[in-house]
Amino acid sequence: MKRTIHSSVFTVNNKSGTALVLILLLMSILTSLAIEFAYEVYINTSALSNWQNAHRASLLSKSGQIICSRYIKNLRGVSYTHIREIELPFENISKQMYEDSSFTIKIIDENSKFNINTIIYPNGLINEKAFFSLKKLLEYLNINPSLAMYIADWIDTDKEPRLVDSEHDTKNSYLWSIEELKFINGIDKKTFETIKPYITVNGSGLININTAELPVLVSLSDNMTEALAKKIIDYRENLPFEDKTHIQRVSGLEAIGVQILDRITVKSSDFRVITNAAVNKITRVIESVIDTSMTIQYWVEG
Ligand SMILES: [Ca+2]
Repeated sequence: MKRTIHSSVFTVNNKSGTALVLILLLMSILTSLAIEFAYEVYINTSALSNWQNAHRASLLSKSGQIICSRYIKNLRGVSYTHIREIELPFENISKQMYEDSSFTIKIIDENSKFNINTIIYPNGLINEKAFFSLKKLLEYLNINPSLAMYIADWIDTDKEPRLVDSEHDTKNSYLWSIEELKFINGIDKKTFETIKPYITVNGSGLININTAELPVLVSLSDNMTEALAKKIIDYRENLPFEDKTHIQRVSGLEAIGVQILDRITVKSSDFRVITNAAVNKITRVIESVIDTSMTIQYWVEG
């Protein structure tokens, strides 16, 4: 009996202890739940905010692309184009909507560049004139011109190497993006960055003499010197070329002008569009190539 009472007391005490432990445990669980809940609310709010900012930035970037595509479509009706690059920065576009935002549109004329795909004809044969131009462009940029052999083997469908290792793991078809050049033997980051502003894989391959930069103009012909190419730039700064035959009006280019008529144009058809939108430090960049028929040739979002 004594033992029972003792046991009972013990049981009561034990029950009290158990209850206390339970309360403590419950409090502990509730506290940790409260902390976890508060943390989740914080995380969810933060994630939601980031998602909203990312979504807004993405929409802004896409809207910029749509606006640019309409601008490019309108260029179809003009008789010549003469602006190589347009950059429009906008700061804090709408303070009511976004605390901190910026938006930049950049349009670059792809016809101002050398189309690297044109060195190989669709039938697989080499286009000697274009191939020569690529070699001259590389040489002018202080890059080993033999790199043109690697590029030709990378594109052409046959497996016959121009140099010992120039057909190693080649694509054997046209480049879809200039970024693919990085996979070609001998094209390191520095070489790629050097040639990048002057090459494209889009457009007809015709070079717009109103917008092409000096290295591209020099590469147009064996007889084109740096001095003559500079004369083209001087001429167009005063008066854009309204017709490609007007290149013969540039002093010293009367004969060379005729030789390159099949390689040049005064009207561009393909444009690279880079839209960069930032909303509260979340950035979305879209890079595309759009032609004057509003066809998207290339599109990368990041
Ligand atoms: Ca090949």
